[in-house]
Amino acid sequence: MIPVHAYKGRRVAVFGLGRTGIAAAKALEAGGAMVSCWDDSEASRLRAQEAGLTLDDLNRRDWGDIAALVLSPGIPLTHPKPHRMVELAHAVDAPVIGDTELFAMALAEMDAKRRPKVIGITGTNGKSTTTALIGHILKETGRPTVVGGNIGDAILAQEPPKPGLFYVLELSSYQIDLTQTLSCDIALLLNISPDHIDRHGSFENYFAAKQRLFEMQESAGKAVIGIDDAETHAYYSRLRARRPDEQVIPISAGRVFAHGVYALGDRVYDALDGASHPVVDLAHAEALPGRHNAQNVAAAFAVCRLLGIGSRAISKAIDTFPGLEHRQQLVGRRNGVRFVNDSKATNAEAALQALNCYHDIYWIAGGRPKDDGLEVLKPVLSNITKAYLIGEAQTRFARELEGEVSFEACGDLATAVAHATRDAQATGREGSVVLLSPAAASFDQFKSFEARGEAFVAEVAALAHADAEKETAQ
Ligand code: UMA
Repeated sequence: MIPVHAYKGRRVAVFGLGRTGIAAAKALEAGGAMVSCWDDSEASRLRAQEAGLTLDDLNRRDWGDIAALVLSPGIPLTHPKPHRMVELAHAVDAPVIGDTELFAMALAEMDAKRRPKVIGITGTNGKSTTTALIGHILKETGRPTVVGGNIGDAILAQEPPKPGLFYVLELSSYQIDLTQTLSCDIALLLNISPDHIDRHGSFENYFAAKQRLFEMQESAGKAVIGIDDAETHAYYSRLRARRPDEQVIPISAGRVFAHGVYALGDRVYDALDGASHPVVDLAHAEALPGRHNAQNVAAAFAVCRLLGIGSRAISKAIDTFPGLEHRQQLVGRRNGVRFVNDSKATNAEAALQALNCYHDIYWIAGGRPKDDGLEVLKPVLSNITKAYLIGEAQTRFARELEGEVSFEACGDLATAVAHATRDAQATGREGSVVLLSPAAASFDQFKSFEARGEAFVAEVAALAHADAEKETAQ
């Protein structure tokens, strides 16, 4: 845990008692603050109590002694309208902050020279993968590293700052909205497209939140910007006009330039020092298929080069990246067939990305269907050799795939894995993929998409185990 001493002896309201709120309350208490915790949901309040926190109904108490409101990122700050707690805080002029701001305060307690390096990653797509990839490269090259923010455990629940440590933070626009003083040594903007408009009110507000990550940087901070969208390209040009050239690094998948890092075809090129040379062979980075990942790799490479890591070491670490759990995660290999867990793809749009990345796919799909149907998958259906349908979506998906792709109704995941494996191996073709990318929610048969992915991994592990037993018996 990271203790926060900034409110020592004062009272802080913590509203929202999910992952963020519980960690924030504990970090504040450890730093000597008095904490008033509340949540709209009774279940969350009970969980917080079980975690050792004391509740204080913020709807009923007097706010006169509240020094700040720590709000969880999922709670409306401005749109569609501010949560009542935000209005109560404004009424007593208490700042409304998030856990990332508390983290920034904890860093500020340290002598500047001893502070860990902070890498902040934002953008609309690819944030989690790029964050995990940068974390992986740092760890593989022997640097003590904490990965957090919007990914995994709340940042304040993690290892406290010490000299030499690296924090790699995925930052959502919600979190940045609640942060005022985080100065990243390197800030990365991958891309931007309309998202979370309900929470920000407009695309401009959403993009402005992302830009604040760069506005908060101190003068030595470096910026890495994906320039493949018109808006981020324009922002890159604006930053270039304001900062020295070597502090604003462009990255791209598809564009070639003289200064920066770009991906072209199967290669990532380092053009940071003027001359451009190939540094990463994407064909070796098995857990990072597709053009969207080429941008993520270029970005991770640029960040790690700016941290002073050698090209070859970065490239080697990229090859061994296992991928994010449940997102095109390579979980096994058997007689030339790869097994990929993409359980996070709970709608057709998400499944499209994975289906676009492989050929000769034995596709396991289904679960609780969403309204959007499979229409968007039309252009990639030719990559599918056969579909194995499960769960409530089985009949509907069968109707949609009729005449387009061969399929069978399997009912449950175990049957689907067994049949898909049998068929993929029967051909003896190298390079086929058994892909779980359900294009549907998991709740008909599983607690969560994570549980569904874990069940898939367990089925694949059982196949490997059966192979090993057979070998021993022979
Ligand atoms: N709550 C209220 N009143 C409300 C709304 C919520 O009391 O009007 C309470 C809920 O009852 C619940 C708590 O607030 O107890 C939930 O807070 P939260 O939604 O901020 O969730 P956390 O568990 O704190 O998780 C948050 C991030 N969630 C969101 O931003 C929505 C997690 O990102 C993040 O991993 C976690 O902090 C740790 O830092 C998830 C996410 O979906 C992955 N992020 C969005 C995304 O990636 O698109 C931004």
